[in-house]
Amino acid sequence: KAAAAKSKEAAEAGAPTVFDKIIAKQIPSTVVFEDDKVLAFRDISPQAPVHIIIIPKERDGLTQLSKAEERHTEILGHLMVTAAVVAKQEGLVDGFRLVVNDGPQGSQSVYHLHLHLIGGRQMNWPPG
Ligand code: DGP
Repeated sequence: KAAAAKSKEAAEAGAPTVFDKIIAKQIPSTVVFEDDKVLAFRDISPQAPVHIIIIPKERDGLTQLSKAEERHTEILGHLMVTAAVVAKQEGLVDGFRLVVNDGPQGSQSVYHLHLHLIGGRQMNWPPG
C-alpha cells in the first residue's frame, strides 16, 4: 500500500503525524506565527518564495477538511484569519494563494488538516 494511504489510515486511528512532532518541537521547523490554538511554519519543500503551513494544534478529528463538523467552525475560522495575518507579516501585499489538499485525489500527504499559504510569485489558474 502506498505511503500516503498508510499514513491516512494511521492518522484516522489516532496516530501522531509529522505535524504533531513539529508542534511538540521534536522535529525542528521555522515557526513564523504561533498562539495557543494554531502554529504556522515554513514548508520543507517550498513551491514559491513564501510557502507556509498553518495547522490547528489540536487535530480533534480533522485529519482532513472533509471531516469537518459544526464543532470545528471556530478553529477553521481562526486558521483563515491566521492566514491573513501571516500573509501581511510576510509582506504579501499583492496577493497570495491558500490551498487545502483533501484526500488522495487532492494530493494530501499529511493527515492533519493544514492550510498552504503560498506567495511571492505570480500564481496560475487552473492549478495543476
Ligand atoms: P499535503 O499533505 O500534500 O497538503 O502537504 C503536506 C506538506 O507538508 C508538504 O508541502 C510538505 C510539508 N511537510 C511534510 N513534512 C514536513 C516537515 O517535516 N517539515 C516541514 N516544515 N514541512 C513538512
